[in-house]
Amino acid sequence: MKTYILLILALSLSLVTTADEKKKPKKSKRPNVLFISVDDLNMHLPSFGYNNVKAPNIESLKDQGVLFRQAYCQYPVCGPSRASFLTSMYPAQTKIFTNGPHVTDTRPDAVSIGKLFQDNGYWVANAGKVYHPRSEDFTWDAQRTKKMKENDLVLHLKDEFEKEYGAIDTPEKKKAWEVLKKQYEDDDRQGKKALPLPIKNGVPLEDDLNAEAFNQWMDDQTYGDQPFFIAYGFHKPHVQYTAPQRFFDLYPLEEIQPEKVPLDDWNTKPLIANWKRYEAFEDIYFGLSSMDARKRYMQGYYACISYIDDILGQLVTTLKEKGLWENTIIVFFSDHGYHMGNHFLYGKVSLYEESAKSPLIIRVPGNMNNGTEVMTTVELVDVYPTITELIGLENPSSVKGTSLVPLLQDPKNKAFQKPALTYAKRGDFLGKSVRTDRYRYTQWGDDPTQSELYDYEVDPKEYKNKVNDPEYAEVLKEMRAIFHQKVSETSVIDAKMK
Ligand SMILES: [Ca+2]
Repeated sequence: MKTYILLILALSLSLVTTADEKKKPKKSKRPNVLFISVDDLNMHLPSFGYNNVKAPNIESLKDQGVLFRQAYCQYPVCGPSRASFLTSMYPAQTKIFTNGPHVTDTRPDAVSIGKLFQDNGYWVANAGKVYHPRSEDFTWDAQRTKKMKENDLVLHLKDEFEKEYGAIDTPEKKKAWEVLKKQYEDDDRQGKKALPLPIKNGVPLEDDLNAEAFNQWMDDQTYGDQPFFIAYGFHKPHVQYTAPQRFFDLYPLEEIQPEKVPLDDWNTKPLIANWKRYEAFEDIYFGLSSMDARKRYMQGYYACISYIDDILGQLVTTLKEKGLWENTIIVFFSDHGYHMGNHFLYGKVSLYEESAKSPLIIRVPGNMNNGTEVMTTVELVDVYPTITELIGLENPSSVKGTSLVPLLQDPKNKAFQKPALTYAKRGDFLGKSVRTDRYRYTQWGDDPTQSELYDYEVDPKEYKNKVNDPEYAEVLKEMRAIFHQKVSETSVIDAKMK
């Protein structure tokens, strides 16, 4: 591994000092980077014990890379999480805690990972949502983010309409359909009723069109003689739970077995930790979820996981067919996790494991540790400096994460100790949570009575808040100290502002 990084470093340095790099043979190019972020993918994957979920390509990538079992986002919502991992700054440093602001406005001095690669001679392209829309601090060399003309819901309803009334082939039917369609066109179902939507096989969705763009770039070698950095964003399994019917067929409802949440789950938890996104789900009530409804949502969510897994397989196949597999670093992770009934919660924005955790895989060609796992806690802010170290690029001063290269070189490296910090807001209350390898301490606002302590060794599902348990008094003291230190360290804005 070390040799490989040194080799990469040596190659990149040799490129810097070579006058005419176009004459260099392709194999000596700096490695390409395929930077894949998934939207709202939780740990419901075979690697994390969900063996009923069919994700063979994610599993295969894990077998060919290093899996980080305890990787945490810094804020379990798209905008703040992306602003954070794309600049390697904590939310207190990006100053972004909601979906609205752009990091280019709040921190114009920050250098996003795409810009850094472009500035260093990479061809940078984007397919799908990775950056918060219009928050780039540079212009992509190629990009595909265009929305489909008809959204997923419209496609589904058109299918249903045709089933009911036959093909839309008369002026009457056309008019009726146009009236209905208008009601749904601009409705992306965010914050409304999330509905599982099987789309008939063969209708291309956003994720298919992004894969097409990727394949086209590879076919045409649009990147030319430059190494490429491609920010590739999967839209699913974000709501709506839309996927081709064949992926729904993988999950017959009668085979889905939602985990039962203990009735007393919330007896020891502060209610401020609750997040009422479940209200957007039909037949789901806090503590009283209908099993049928849970199965339907799980079916839709899992169908979406299998759908993007299938596309991931296509991307890998393309890289292999084009002879790029051995010279492409792949990073695969989700912007945050997602509740699927755990703690009676649905969606994100909680400081529990299902929401704060991301499956992170880093595959460096030739790493002798590929196929192994890292158990210690890491953060998504660490991804940026990991990639730059692998390539041999200097980090801008705004980068606050820590390179994971020591863990790629030695997955059991005991010297790497870094608690993970995740934020989530409840109105004016800012919740902050620190996760160490064994414990989590969460505090809502400044009131220590609104706090939580979990011991994952004895309570992996975090059902018992130990904050008032005398047996945990010492642990609580230690965790509070770690908490205050981490929060204070990561609030320092030390990069020079323009
Ligand atoms: Ca998201």
